[in-house]
Amino acid sequence: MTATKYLSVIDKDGKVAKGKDPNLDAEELRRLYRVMVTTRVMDERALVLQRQGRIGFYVPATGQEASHIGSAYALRDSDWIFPSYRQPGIPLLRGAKIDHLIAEWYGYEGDICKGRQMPVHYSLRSIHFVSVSSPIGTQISHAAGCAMAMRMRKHDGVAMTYFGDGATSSNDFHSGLNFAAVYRAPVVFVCENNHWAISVPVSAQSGTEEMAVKAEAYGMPGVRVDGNDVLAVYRVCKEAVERARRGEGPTLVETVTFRMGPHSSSDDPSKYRDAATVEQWKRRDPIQRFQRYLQQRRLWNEAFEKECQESARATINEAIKRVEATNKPAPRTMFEDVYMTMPPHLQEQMQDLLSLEGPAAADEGAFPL
Ligand SMILES: Cc1ncc(C[n+]2csc(CCOP(=O)(O)OP(=O)(O)O)c2C)c(N)n1
Ligand SMILES: [Mg+2]
Repeated sequence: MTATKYLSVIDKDGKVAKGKDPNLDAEELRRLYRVMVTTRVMDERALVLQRQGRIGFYVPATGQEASHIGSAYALRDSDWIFPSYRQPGIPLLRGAKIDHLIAEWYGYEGDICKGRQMPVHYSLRSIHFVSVSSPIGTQISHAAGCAMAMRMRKHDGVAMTYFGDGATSSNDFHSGLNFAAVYRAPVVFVCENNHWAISVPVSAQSGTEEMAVKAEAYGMPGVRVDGNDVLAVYRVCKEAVERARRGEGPTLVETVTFRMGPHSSSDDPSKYRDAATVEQWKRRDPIQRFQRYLQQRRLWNEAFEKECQESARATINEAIKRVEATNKPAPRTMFEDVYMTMPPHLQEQMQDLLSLEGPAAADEGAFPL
């Protein structure tokens, strides 16, 4: 665990550092808490569904809720998000339809991408949430490009992109930050330093202990913040977003956090990291920390907690039921959407497939084996 300094607002007892509270009102604070809890519950439910064989794969963000929800809260809804796979709370924060998210895990017909993406790789244009990049780092240069375009068009939007400590080794990290700084593009780079890139520790990934210091070489501010403190993340990102919107260029924000669970449903972290470190970080759980703050402000009690937990579970469980009652996309949809008019060779392939399966199978929407 790193010993270097970063901004915190809420201490371990829920008390706020003097003059640091961003002064969000009661309704906003409770909403943030509710989204964080719902994100946690969604991750728990999804991992169970994966173990039951009901979905194929999942990527949890447990322990990193403050980092992505606090930062995204600093944006306007019209600003653009270029996510990695580890910000599942942002669609909830921006009011995405829960059925769209869950249909995406299953790849069922309610999935906007019709099962063509990996689970948790949402693509939610209506909430300005750009399709999740699975290749590490590519979203960084996409965000820089989007921000450059907004600046050229004199649009006052901001792009925010998310990536991990491991992604700082990618070519896109260099080209994205370099272009953004040179063109003073309105973009905020959020590096979620959770200390691991699957089984590779950050010490084997980066020559610097801190990610934020890399900003200096590109000519932009680099800020290090306690990533398990939702108010600190919000405060730092709000400043970075305002700076970008004023035309003063990009900022690199490093949120120092920890992935409390596995990298994905395919990973067993006990193989490469020690249980004592995980326990240490569990004591810094971002949800519990925020809960203590709310309690100090008399905005949290057991009844509120019960209601938050129960409504999150009910929302998710009811959506799972609805989605499971739907079908997989029909096989013919594999051939659609690429061309406005389907070319003859695809029509032929589609006919071949449909004749193998028979018209009944096509109507039911079953996948070929
Ligand atoms: C270009 C590329 N190389 C390798 C992978 C395999 N891979 C998936 S996630 C991951 C680790 C990424 O770590 P980090 O950037 O720290 O993000 P985190 O998963 O910790 O949020 C790797 C190497 C990939 N998806 N893309
Ligand atoms: Mg990482």
